[in-house]
Amino acid sequence: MITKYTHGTPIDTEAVTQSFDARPIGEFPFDSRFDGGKFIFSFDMAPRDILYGLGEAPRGINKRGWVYESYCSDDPFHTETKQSLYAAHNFILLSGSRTFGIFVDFPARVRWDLGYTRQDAAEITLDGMDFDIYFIQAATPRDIVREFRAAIGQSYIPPLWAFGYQQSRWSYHNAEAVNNVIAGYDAAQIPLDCVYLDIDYMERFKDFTVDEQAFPDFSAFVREKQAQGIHLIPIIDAGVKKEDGYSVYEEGKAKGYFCKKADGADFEAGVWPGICSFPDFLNPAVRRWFGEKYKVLTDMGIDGFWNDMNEPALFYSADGIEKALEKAAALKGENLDLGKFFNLKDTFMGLSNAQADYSSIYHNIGGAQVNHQRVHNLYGASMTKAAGEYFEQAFGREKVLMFSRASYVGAHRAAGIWFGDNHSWWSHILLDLKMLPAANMCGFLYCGADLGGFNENATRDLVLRFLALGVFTPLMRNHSALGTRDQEAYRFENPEDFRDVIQVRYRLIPYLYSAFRKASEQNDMLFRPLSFDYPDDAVARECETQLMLSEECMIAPVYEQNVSGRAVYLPEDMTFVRLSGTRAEKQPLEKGWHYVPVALNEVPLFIKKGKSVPLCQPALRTRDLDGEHLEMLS
Ligand code: MIG
Repeated sequence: MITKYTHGTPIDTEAVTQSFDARPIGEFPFDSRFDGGKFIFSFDMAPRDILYGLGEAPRGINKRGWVYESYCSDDPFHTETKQSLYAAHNFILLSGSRTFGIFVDFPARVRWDLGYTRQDAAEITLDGMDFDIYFIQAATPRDIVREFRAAIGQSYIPPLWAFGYQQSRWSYHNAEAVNNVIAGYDAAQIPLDCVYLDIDYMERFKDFTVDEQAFPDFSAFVREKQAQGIHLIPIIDAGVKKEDGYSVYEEGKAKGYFCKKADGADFEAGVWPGICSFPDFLNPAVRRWFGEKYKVLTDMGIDGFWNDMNEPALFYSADGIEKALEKAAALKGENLDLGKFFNLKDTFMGLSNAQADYSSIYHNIGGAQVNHQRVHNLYGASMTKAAGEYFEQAFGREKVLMFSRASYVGAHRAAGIWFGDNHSWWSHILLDLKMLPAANMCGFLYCGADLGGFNENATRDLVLRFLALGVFTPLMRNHSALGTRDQEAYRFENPEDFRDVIQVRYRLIPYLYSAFRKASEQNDMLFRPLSFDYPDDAVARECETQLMLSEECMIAPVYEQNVSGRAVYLPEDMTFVRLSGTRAEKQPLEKGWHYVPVALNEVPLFIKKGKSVPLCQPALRTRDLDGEHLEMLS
């Protein structure tokens, strides 16, 4: 049962698609108060209560014991003491002494003190007075998720080939670089379906352009790759370069489609291309206009995109850099003492993603001028809906791959997400794992982290272990940052080990794809915490390193270096399978703790008693998979 409570005049976020009668906030079943323009509510937690949710966020599956903030942020250091990442997924679920879910449908900042100030209490603060809050009751956590998911509408389903293995890097600069990647994979006989184009494919970072020197006949190149069974996936950034003669900029400017400042002038900030304007995606006319721009690339045969920098990320605002440069100029020739030096340094460091800049942006919502801070968390989601809605209307459902960095609930109907700029750190294997069920709760099924890690240098064993988790994530993409060590699977010694791991993915695609479809159609989770399935098992309840996958399986990746296996907890008897290439070595294991050996070229999988998982023969492309002749593994 879902009860909706409303206060003030909420902005329509389009998160919820079912309609509910609104009740006054006075009836809200929690301690609550208005204080200084904010709404604050709280509840006590018993020692055994678990809090799930918040989607793409730092820390554990159990979110207790930290303070989080829903505020879409471009932060490339996903350390455990962060409060925000790129998304705002305002759904939490309490399980234990009571069972309930809460969705805060409010697109400004929300602070979630979940046992940080007081261990036994949660206090949630909305930075504003106009909101909807949904209180969700059902018998089990999974039922609560299903009710919530039914209310927010069916999750995006990508084309089947988007379940293939994908290779990215910032950047494959030209056609030759792309060809080398494909040739490298093919020579090593490692399956591959997609190669990504990061910002350098564009002409000086201008959206919907292609650098003609790097890709002399892009359209022919795209089709040539398609004939090889490879999809090229270009990036699109939120900022539109300010440049006379650049049609996207000129049109947007002429139509008044960019975000404004209080005085009505366009808000301008520096991102990759230098000074940019920012389409006002909160305005439906702008969404239609921007969505149709993708046609430039779909006309050339492109059928997949990733939307980046849409928190929006701002390196500096035009006003901000002006002031900072003036300050620096005034200090010229001076003897900079400690205070002056650090002040100057902080001035420049503070230019990026500055609160003062976000506060200076205005949107046009139904003719009203609305400050950006009131709708910050809708910006990237709206950009992505612009694209997704265009694709659906132009090509039908399930035709175009689309995923975004920033998101809010509602964008899950139009696209998937990736978890942004992680690091080549061992701890980030588990961070990926922990975000999966949380993202699923909030509707995001097509998701995954940069496998091998984005920032800094990866090691061979890290990439292999990361991939062995990625075998199960709907988005299975290896991506790494500019200037880092080459991370493509074929670059390392003994590439056959990588082939063994990635082939397992292809063998599982019929299973994973149908499990994914089922989760989308039934508003269910693909990945669940063990506690959802074994609520009375004390060990399962606290498990943070294993997940249930659909109805049949449990996964438990290796997440430490220099180990030849891991400890795993079986909440019931299961078959432990070591998958590697076309090999599947089975071992029945009883309920309880086990240490299982897992070699670097193996993918560990646990199949529940009485269940089986279909496997097909591997192929180098998803289009060559034979879904008819399946072998049942149990
Ligand atoms: O400021 O386009 O998260 O995947 O490679 C960095 C370059 C901008 C951030 C994305 C990352 C991408 C990178 N982008």
